[in-house]
Amino acid sequence: MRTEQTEDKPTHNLTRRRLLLGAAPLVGAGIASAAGASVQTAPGRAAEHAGAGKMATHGAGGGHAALRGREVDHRANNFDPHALVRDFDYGKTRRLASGRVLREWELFATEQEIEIAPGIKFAAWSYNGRVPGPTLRAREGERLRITFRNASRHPHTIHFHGIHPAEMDGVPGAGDGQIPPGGSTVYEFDALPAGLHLYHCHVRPLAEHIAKGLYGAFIIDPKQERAEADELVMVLNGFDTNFDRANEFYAANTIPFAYMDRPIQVKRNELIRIYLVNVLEYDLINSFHLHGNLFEYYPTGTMRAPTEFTDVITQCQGQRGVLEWRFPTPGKFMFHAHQSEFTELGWQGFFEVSG
Ligand SMILES: [Cu+2]
Repeated sequence: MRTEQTEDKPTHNLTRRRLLLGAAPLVGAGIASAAGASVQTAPGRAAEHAGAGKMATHGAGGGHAALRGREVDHRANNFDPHALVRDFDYGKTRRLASGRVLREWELFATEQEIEIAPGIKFAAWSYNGRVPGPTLRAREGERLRITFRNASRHPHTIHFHGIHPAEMDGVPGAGDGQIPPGGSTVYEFDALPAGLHLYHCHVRPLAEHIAKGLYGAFIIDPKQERAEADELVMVLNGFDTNFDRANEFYAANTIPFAYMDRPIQVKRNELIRIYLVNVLEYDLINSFHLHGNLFEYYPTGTMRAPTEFTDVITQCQGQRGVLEWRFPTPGKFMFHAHQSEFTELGWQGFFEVSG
């Protein structure tokens, strides 16, 4: 009687701070889904719907601890962070009469419900059916052509970071501007400069269009190749599941705790290179912290000399950089945001070093 108020509690009272305090039932209080059709507000119904009846809904110790050890349906999502972390999309190439390489991709925007944590659905907008979108990878100086089709019910664009003509900038008011539902356009420009960039939708309200999932990493390899390495991509993101413009979930590559439950496998003494991009919306900064080791950091990946040798780097939204290091000893080493709130709400993982 005295505590059973959950039925009538407005969902916007379920903030991430209450989650962190362990004061709020996780699944039962209405954050179970951001999809209008399946928003759950009653604890019993939510648990039933999500198949989460057996789950401890009170995050013991705060955060989403109760979600640990359970996996989302990666097949239904159409992407798996364990595959995505080493998945680079080189598109299709052909040589132009000039001898130059033309590299082409086809991207489409769509709407899809993704399971971001066991039983917790989010009505995402995505490029090519995944969040983050494909990691586009080209070489410095090539000609790039991206055909974009909008297969969703809202106008979208692709805005690339890098050097390109104004009409290829993918913003309303320049070039083809925003692409209406069913519409398409072609973005074409040179792959410049070498470095780690990103792309995202640039239609207003901008925060929503990005936070829904329309973003991805964009790598331009330098003409003079980087050293051979075990290469990984991590797009740091979060999800506002109750529309209060604050995130309830944080991750590297969308699924909270994915690399805690199944660590990223790496080899002792092998050079590891992470392409790290922060697209987190609603929070001013994000960070990456490595345990038991330090890494060299190349901001934006544009210079060949590292600017730091550290174990924590901080990125504002849109910032990105390349990390390099080797593990001299085997074992399990954590990596996570050094904002503890983000860590507890999902942005943490393990490297498992073998050999
Ligand atoms: Cu958009």
